[in-house]
Amino acid sequence: MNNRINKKDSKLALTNIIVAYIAFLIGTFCGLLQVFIRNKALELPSWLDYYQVLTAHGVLLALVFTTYFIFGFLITGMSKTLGEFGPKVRLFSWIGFIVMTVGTLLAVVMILSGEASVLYTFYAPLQASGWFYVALALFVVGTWINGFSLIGHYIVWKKKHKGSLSPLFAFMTIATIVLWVIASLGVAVTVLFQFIPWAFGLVDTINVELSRSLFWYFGHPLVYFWLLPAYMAWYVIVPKIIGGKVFSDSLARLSFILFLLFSIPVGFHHQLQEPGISSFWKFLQTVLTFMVIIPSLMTAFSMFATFETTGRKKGGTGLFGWFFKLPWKDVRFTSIFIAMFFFIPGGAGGIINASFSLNEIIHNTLWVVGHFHITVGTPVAMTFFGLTFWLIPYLTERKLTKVVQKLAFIQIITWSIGMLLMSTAMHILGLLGAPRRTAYTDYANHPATLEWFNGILSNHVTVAIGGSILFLSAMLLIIIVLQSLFTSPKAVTKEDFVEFPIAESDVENTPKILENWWLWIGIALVLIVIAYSIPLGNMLQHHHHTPTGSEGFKTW
Ligand code: HAS
Ligand code: CU
Repeated sequence: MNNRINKKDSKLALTNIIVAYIAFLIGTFCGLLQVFIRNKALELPSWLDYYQVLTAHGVLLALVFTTYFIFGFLITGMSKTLGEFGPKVRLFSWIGFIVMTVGTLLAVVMILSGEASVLYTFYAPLQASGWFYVALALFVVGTWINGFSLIGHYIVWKKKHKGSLSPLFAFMTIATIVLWVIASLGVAVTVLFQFIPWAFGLVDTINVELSRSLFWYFGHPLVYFWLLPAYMAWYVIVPKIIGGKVFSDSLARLSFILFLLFSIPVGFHHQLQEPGISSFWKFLQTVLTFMVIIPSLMTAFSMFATFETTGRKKGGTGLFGWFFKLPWKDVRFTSIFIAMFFFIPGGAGGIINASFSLNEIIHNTLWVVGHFHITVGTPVAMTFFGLTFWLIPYLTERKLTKVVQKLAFIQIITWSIGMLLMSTAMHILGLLGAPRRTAYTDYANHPATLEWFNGILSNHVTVAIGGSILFLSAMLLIIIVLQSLFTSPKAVTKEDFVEFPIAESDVENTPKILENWWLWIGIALVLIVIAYSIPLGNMLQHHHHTPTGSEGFKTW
């Protein structure tokens, strides 16, 4: 079948996806434990601690599941659109995979042994074992090797096709990797130069404010590292599934370039409540945050345009007739549509968070936890589920059976219901003052607050019910994954084979300048320097005048 990718590339991609789902299995189980602990329905055994479970949940789902899945998806798509990997590229990808996996295993061991209950943001002065930070460093270096191998593959293609623009999928892959590499430099610096010396006792104290700022320099673009591969599916794959074309190749590329420019110099919107950063710099980064909303609005526009034009082409009439012409019975589409739908409130919540004064109300409350469950937890995660349904059969050359399709529908619907209950309750509880990152609070025992926390949706029981439905849905997904990996019948006839859907894109009309990487990387760096050099410089200097910093704390 010429629709297939090279078998060795398949194996590489599949291995990444399998690790992703192992992390998903353990991570979602930790999530289940959490909602019950918060609800006080569950007491953990003495060797297990709430913060330990929360760290495992965050690290395994937000970092490990996403990153491995993303690489599995990008590897497949790059092999599909640019042709099979050369031996060097493939070797590098495997090395990257191994380095990432050594880091992951070491991190998991440190978390499980109770040496690293510092949550996925690992804020100083909470101090984990030094090996936890070594694990993080290995993980990041692994992603670099993996990322550079994809860039290498792209360069080889470019040399063979001098003067022509790369296919949209490849372009977007490179934008995503470049974004990731620039962003993760921040976390690499804080881990190598601050956390590791401090956790191993080479220095006594750590500059807390600097470490958090370097973390968020990385932490915000991190969310776009999750989002962009989902957007790739929205821009490139969904139009093909519904029988349409990419709305505009240049718009799609421009939106990715805008992400590259504006997603990094905005980390302070996670630190609006922190002292030590003057309001001018917070304000500047808030303005830049509003700039990075634009490419998402462009994406929303582009999706609506694709849906409407395709629906009309299929005979939909009137204002909304096109809507009913969309292939609702195709789970590859419906899953991703629901994912998009969740991003409307998810994105709106983000705009609220980024609004300087509103941030004061929601910061450090459960609202934020609600926010990220309807951004990374549904728009991104459910897009990945929607890809998984056909991507694994594509790679294993098995059928996408009717049974799996039915299960998939139940899976996405239960995920939606669970997430709707849980995240709505989290948002409301947050507005009422329920804190995040804490196992329990006595607020609820205070007569004045007792009533607030007993509403139908403002209730920790609702969170727990939502969480339980989510867990069941996650187990269903694991069953789907296992079937597609091992038990679904092998594809034999031409119709059995699952396709990798890639939509046609009007690349002829795209200005060449959009693929001028050095230009965009240059502008991105200038923006970073403007937004960060003075405030980070201040943090270094002030630290110098009061050379105490903070010693480490192990609060668990
Ligand atoms: Fe966020 C906190 C601001 C997007 C994830 N965010 C977090 C945290 C996470 C996270 C994990 O400014 C917590 C970190 C922690 O542990 O402390 N966020 C934003 C803004 C956006 C945003 C402005 N966040 C995301 C995405 C995430 C994510 C994406 C993961 C993937 N976020 C914040 C701020 C905080 C924050 C503050 C700090 C809060 C605090 O104080 O701690 C924007 O990028 C959002 C733009 C998006 C839109 C939506 C466009 C809609 C689309 C869908 C179209 C739908 C269609 C279907 C076509 C404007 C594209 C239509 C169908 C129909 C039938 C209608
Ligand atoms: Cu952010």
